[in-house]
Amino acid sequence: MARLPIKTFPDPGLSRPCRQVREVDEDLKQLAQDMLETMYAAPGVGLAAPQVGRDLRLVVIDCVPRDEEPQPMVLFNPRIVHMEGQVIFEEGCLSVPGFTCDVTRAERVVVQAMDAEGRPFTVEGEGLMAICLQHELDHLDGRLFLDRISPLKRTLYKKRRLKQLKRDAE
Ligand code: K1U
Ligand code: ZN
Repeated sequence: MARLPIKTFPDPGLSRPCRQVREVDEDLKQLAQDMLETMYAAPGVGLAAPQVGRDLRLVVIDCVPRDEEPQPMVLFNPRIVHMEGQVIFEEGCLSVPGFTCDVTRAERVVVQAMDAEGRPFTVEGEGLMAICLQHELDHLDGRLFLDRISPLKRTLYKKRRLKQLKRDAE
């Protein structure tokens, strides 16, 4: 297993839609395991392939509290087939350092995907799991939670981030 570097805003790969996985081969199984290691180390509750520089519809998730038995989940080609209700949650993102903001999402979702071995399965999410699934699936469409907040807050963050990157480069 290996920890992978996490891409951060404004990396262009975070803004592009990802391509479907054709076949879950050994390389992709290894990538999923590396992403899980990277997510646990970050630490985070989810991670999407574009965050590690891969243009693929693959996400990993584990929303179980860290003092409980881990429940890693791998989703290839995930798609939301049902959503209901509405909830507001203060989100962050490993690719958007130093910023959190309230985001409105569906309260419950049903997602179909292929698991770590390429077998189809369905997962129903509510609470943090529902939010995490939507946040990660957004990554696969080239969308960050910044795209779901007010234009004013988004602009303020982008300005601050670009200033910080410029300072770091000096
Ligand atoms: O995609 C990512 O950058 C990971 C991100 C996913 C996320 C899930 C739910 C809400 C917001 C963002 C994170 O893992 S954020 C950090 C985190 O560990 C966490 C977030 C919410 C509750 C508990 C932990
Ligand atoms: Zn994210």
